[in-house]
Order: sequence, then C-alpha cells, then structure tokens
Amino acid sequence: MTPRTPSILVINGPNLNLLGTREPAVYGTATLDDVVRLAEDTARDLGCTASSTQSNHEGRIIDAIHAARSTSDGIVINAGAFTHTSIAIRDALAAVGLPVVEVHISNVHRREEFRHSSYISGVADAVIVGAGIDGYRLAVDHLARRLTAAAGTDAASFPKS
Ligand code: CA2
Repeated sequence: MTPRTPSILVINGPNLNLLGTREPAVYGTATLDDVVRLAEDTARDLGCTASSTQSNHEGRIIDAIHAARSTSDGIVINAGAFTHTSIAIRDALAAVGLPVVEVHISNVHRREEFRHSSYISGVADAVIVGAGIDGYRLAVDHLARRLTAAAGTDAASFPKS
C-alpha cells in the first residue's frame, strides 16, 4: 500500500496577518504570505504537505485545532498573544494529541515579562523563538522529518539500489 503523504497544519494567531506591514524591527519585513509559502516549500521538499490558517479569534483557532484531528498529522502554531493567555488553546492542543511545534518570530524572552510565559509550551514537542520567520522553516522541517520517519516514507527508509 502506498503510504499517505504526511500533512502539517500551520496556525497563526492574532495580528500575524499584519506581518510585513508594521513593526519591522521586531517582526521583520516578510509577510504572512511569505510564511505560508516558506512552510509549503519546506514541507514539499521533505515529502509532506503544509496548509496554513490565520485567525484573530480564539474560538476559530480552537476550531482549526479540532479539525486538524482528521486532516493533519502535526501542528505548527504561533498563537500570537494568545500564547500568554489561552488555557483553551492549550487544552485543544492537548486534546487533539498531534505533535506540536510552537513558534515565535521574536525572542519573547528578551521582551516584556508578560511574554515570558506560554500556555502552549507545556503541550509542545519543540519550541522555536527568536529566529524570525526562519522559525517556521525549522518547525516544519522538524515535524516533516519526524512524520515521514514514523510513516516510513522518508528517503532514508528505502533500501539503496
Ligand atoms: O514573536 C512572536 O511571534 C509573537 O507570537 C508575536 C505576537 C506577540 O503577542 C507574542 O508575544 C510573540 C504578536 C503578533 C503581532 O504581529 C504583528 C506583526 C506585524 C505588525 C504588528 C503586529
């Protein structure tokens, strides 16, 4: 049987639709479209697919996490400011039980105290902060390698001819 292509869902939270339009000193000049493309390209290069969603609404993010249970094999999430406030998003991630990588574009630990704590980190398999939008590439790369290894679809799992 041909193994199914592993699929990764990238979730971006509030205000990340503004990427590239304001605060370039903190968040850089790349746009959300650039992030979406970067995730798609990284996943494709590793034999996976990546789809992306962004919402400014906590409930919509929770709905997207629930839907991922039947559509995705792993989640990359930048929950924006909900990172520091939302037990509900943490509970949704824990309930769905998919591998999770948490990403923050800025180094939250070098910023205000209220950004130092995350409700997501305790249910994430990996956390990437301060690498700019390259953090999404690192996150998708990590998940893709993990998922293809688990599915036996990575190049390394095939016998060399
Ligand atoms: O560094 C990150 O990725 C953050 O998740 C971004 C959130 C912030 O609340 C977190 O503490 C850290 C804010 C996203 C706001 O994005 C903007 C992008 C461009 C212009 C204005 C806001």
